[in-house]
Amino acid sequence: MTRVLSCIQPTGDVHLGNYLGALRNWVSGQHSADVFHGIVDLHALTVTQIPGVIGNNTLQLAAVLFAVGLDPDVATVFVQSHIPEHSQMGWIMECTVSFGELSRMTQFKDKSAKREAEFVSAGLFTYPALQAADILLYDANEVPVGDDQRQHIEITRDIAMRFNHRFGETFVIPEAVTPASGARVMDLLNPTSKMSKSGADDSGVIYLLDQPAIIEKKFKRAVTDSETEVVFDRERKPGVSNLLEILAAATGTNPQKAAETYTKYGELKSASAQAVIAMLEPIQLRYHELLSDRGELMRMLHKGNIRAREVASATLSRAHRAIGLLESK
Ligand code: ATP
Ligand code: LTN
Repeated sequence: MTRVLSCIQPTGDVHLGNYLGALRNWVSGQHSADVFHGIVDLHALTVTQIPGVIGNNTLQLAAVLFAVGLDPDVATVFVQSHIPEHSQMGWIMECTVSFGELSRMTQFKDKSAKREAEFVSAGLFTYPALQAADILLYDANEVPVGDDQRQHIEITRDIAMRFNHRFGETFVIPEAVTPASGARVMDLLNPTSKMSKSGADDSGVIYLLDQPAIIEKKFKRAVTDSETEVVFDRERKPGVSNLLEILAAATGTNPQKAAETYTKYGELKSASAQAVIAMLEPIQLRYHELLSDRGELMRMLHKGNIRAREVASATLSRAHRAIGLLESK
């Protein structure tokens, strides 16, 4: 069975783009492959952390993952820092990748430039090595990621091939896959940039846990354009097209079809808001239920951690043996 792995960082609140572009596909994919999903809290340490915040974010993100429909009896949902093999394998990856290769990573160049006078950790630089460890530890065949992560999957493949060449066949070579049905959700106020939790202004971002009244307000303020025609055309009408894409994704149709139903922007905005509210309602209910029973939530995570650790520790031992490190017993 194909092994699929994808991870998400516990930074910021989960938004509609994360859900429609990634999480929803994780849920629909859980029965057709052996899926592993990590909450990568160690990755989040690459940018400065406020003491005590990350653990809470991790628990809340776990509640979101189960609330959207990942089933702990089917999918392996784990917390990266609970599996020590990630850090251990991360070091081996750092010693298999070169300084030059890491220097060419666009995410590092962008993120370090954005931080300007702020602290730029060495972890931000070696981030792709830890990501390679995440992937290779689980013998993942496929890694569903957005375009921004393709370079990190490429470098993971290079690391795996170099290691296998040096020390003998050890790692499965993974492939990046783009989910076929993944919607690309744009910021409601700035429809030419993607909805993102790290932008300066989040009033065009719909969060998964937003109350209905807030969602209505955000959609009402959504940027459209000066014409009045409802058509799907991303180039000419990015705002209207984004609303159509969201509405279509929330109601299980396609944006062109959705465009035929509406003639006025106002109607389209309120239909999109209502569709999103209806889609999120059961998720929000389940989320609050899950968070109200911390013990049960921890048990659900523990199940994933145990299965993840089994696989990860076997792969780490294999890598140690391949290198020829002295065994401890
Ligand atoms: P940041 O704003 O810090 O870059 P993000 O909101 O883009 O964060 P990530 O944690 O980088 O979120 O991504 C989690 C997953 O959500 C990834 O698979 C990514 O491709 C997907 N994703 C993020 N934003 C969108 C979006 N606007 N539309 C569709 N998919 C998205
Ligand atoms: N770098 C990714 C998160 C991430 C990841 C992974 C994704 C860390 N480890 C392993 C896929 C597989 C991001 O910023 N979205």
